[in-house]
Amino acid sequence: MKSGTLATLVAFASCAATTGVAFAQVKPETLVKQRQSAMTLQGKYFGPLAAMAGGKAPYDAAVVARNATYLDLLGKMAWDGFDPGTSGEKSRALPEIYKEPAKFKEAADKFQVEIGKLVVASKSGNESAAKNAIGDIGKACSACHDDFRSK
Ligand code: ASC
Repeated sequence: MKSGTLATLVAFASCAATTGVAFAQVKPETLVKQRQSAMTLQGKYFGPLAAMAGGKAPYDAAVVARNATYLDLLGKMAWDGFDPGTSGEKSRALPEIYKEPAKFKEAADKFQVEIGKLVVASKSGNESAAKNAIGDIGKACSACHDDFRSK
């Protein structure tokens, strides 16, 4: 083995050890923190788009296109954090997530589909389609929060 390869493996192993990846079960409190972090970033990158779609901020096509690509990835990150093993942790996640997993998945999938529409609209520079997609993403956020997040 070349020393560069070994160094890479050692670096990867120590990184994985601190994040819990692949080597052991991720702790429930870590999963909660991770899924909340994904949601926090979704809020960060969705907020300005909601303001534009609602006419509260000027439309900025470059920001919409960038944030759409961020949301496309962020929107996939939270879900594996909703493990039944986290149900004893303090969070606003409702037990319905684990009682109605198909319904929860449907809500998550809906969110991803709406983000996909925004990605397409923003790439083609279609402002009105992008604004509609932003509105639909917001509705998908709210619908899931209504059913699966405590007030
Ligand atoms: C956000 C955020 C939400 C959603 C929701 C959309 O930026 O943090 O929970 O958008 O308000 O209706």
